[in-house]
Amino acid sequence: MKADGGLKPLLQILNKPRMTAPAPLKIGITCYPSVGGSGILASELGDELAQRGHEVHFISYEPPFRLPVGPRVFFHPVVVNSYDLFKYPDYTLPLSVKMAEVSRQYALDVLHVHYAVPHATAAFLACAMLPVDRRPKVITTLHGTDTTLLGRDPGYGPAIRHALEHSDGITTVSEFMRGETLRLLDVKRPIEVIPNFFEPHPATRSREAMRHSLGIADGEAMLLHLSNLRPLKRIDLLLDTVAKIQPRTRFKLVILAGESFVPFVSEVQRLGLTDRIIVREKVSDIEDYLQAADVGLFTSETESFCLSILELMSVGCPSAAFAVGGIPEVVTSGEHGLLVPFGDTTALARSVEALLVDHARRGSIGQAAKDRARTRFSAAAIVPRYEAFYRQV
Ligand code: GMT
Repeated sequence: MKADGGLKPLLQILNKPRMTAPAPLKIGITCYPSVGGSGILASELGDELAQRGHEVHFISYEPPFRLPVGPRVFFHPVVVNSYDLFKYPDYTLPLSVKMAEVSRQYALDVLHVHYAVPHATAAFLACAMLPVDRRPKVITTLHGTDTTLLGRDPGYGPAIRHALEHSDGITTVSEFMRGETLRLLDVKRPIEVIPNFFEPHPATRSREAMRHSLGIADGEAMLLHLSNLRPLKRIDLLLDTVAKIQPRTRFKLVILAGESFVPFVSEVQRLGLTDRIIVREKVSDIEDYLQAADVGLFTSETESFCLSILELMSVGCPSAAFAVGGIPEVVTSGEHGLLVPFGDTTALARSVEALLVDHARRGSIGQAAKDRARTRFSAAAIVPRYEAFYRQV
């Protein structure tokens, strides 16, 4: 063998331009910190981004409900003072000042705001306060009611449209939401659909211990509903459905309530459901409940995505729900859960009964749901799409 025959390929390799990993980004995240899908998604995204080497700065009035702990994660509180001269305290201006301050101090590359009102407007103002060369790119993620409810409101719609037109990038969580945003807000910008993701943390208690602590008897099934109980969650229809599930002795419904359940107690009593419903408010260790559940039950009149259904899918628990909004993008009825037309509480009750009676079907739908959660809606599938979008913007 000639001496240079072996060296040539080596020299070619050495002379090749090196493929360097892109530098980590400095990302500001603003979200609602209270219990709610957008806040949970934003917190989990921040956590995943920090684990991938990026620096993440949360900017909000409180630490997010599930604020990640670990290196490269920072929290910057927005202080809102109340002055007698104002009837309504203002959050948008102090938020924008804090966004500008953090952007300047940490040289943020991206300000990623979750839920347009007022976060996207505050980001627009923050950028206006900064020199052109110090402005981060603003990415707005629309989560639901910022379009479907507030987008229709003449007091908000034009401000939301303005903030979206001035964002450097817009994402939303389902095709349904993209369609609604184009229809209601007439935004002339591309909207990228990046679905929600969920990574279950390990449960801290066993399924048996959880069910025992909740008072679920042997042979009883556990239905689970998680939501903030806002009007569009249609808790009236949830209770109506539960009242129709037969036999009553076969199950209990656990409600993980993001807000007080007190307004619904009289209806629970009127329907004679007091011994069938167990309520826990503002729970943070949701995985303990997810893995203890047999069937999820949801009755929203609209959902851009319904993160709660995905949370249950991720542990192999199928849900029954109305086929509204973006839910059919998450669940194919009959494959990963059961969906019925909106408002048909009788059909919904029959769907729950079908899942309770047929253990084999429940198991196979649950497994298909889990597989879909892992392949389509896991952090590994979704977070790189956000990273790519940041870099593209
Ligand atoms: O109303 C809620 O459920 C809260 C809202 C939010 O901003 O947290 O949830 C929206 O965002 C979630 C995360 O993307 C979605 O899973 C929910 O479907 C969506 N809610 C509605 O569209 C009503």
